[in-house]
Amino acid sequence: MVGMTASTGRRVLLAAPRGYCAGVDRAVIAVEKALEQYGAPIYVRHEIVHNKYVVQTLEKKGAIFVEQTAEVPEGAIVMFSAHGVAPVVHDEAAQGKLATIDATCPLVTKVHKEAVRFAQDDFDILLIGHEGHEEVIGTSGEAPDHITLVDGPEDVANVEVRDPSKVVWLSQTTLSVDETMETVDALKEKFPQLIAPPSDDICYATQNRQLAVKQMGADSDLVIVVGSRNSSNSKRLVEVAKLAGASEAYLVDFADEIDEAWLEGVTTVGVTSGASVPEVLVEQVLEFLSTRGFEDVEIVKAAEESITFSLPKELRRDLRAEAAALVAERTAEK
Ligand code: 10E
Ligand code: SF4
Repeated sequence: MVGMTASTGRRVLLAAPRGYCAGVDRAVIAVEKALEQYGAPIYVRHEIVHNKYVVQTLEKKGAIFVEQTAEVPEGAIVMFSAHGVAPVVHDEAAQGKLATIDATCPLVTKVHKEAVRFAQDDFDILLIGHEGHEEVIGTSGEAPDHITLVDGPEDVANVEVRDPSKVVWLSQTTLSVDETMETVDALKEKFPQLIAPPSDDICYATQNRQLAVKQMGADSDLVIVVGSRNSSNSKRLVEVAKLAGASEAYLVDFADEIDEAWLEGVTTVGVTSGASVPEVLVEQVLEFLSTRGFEDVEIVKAAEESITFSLPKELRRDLRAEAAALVAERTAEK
């Protein structure tokens, strides 16, 4: 009809907060700074954060990602990823005469310290987390004799403790808040004297991103979460979106992974991203959607974030000189 434009009603709900948390920002900048200050290569034990694009970008700048400390040559500089490492990994690096930078998020370190303290007090520690995840391996390594992993509510039936009057639960930082509470409730039923961590182990960033996706998911036909397959916090956002009422929710690393068929019959698309995801990848998704009629973008804001962390203190030292001295020490010992 002349003079009237048909409105498609298509819109995007964009979650806030989304994307980088303070621990990821610090870790990624730490690799960039290390490359600038000391020159390539900088070895990084495990992906600095679980994001394909971040890893590929840092590789191009001279970072070399390895899974084991033994893969790092003598005299090199190695950085530990934001997910944290067990004390045995620090020992391996010392034995290998490697100069190290620890990019473990301070909020992961906080959980490590809680584990050490409760183990010193001879508690049985029930660590709620996903088996095999790097952070869980690191935290468990602080007190292997005192920690039992509890991988979700269905795992509670298998849990045994030495003394039910001396049990505490701790958790991985990136879990689903609601599922963790289910696990805790089931644990409390089994061990009524179970005590809680001194402060939240699921970090502020995980909680806020889930809160936002919950609000957004309820009003979305489809939710697109930008994040990598191995990113625990990103995968949780997909689950939370579905539980909140989104008919479909998918995880994509890049905009070109979006299947056109997902958009059929869809009016409202929710968009968010995991804590390890750079904003440029979200912008590409918004661009993809905009060219398909989803131009109208509304922000769904669930929380304000202002937390930042200072860079690892090792970056203030001359680590190339320290690495050379360590090699000289080893040669003299031979
Ligand atoms: O798999 P995760 O969600 O633990 O890691 P990520 O690298 O995707 O996001 C950052 C979260 C960290 C480092 C764990 N606290
Ligand atoms: Fe730290 Fe939380 Fe980010 Fe993990 S998700 S790096 S604990 S701020």
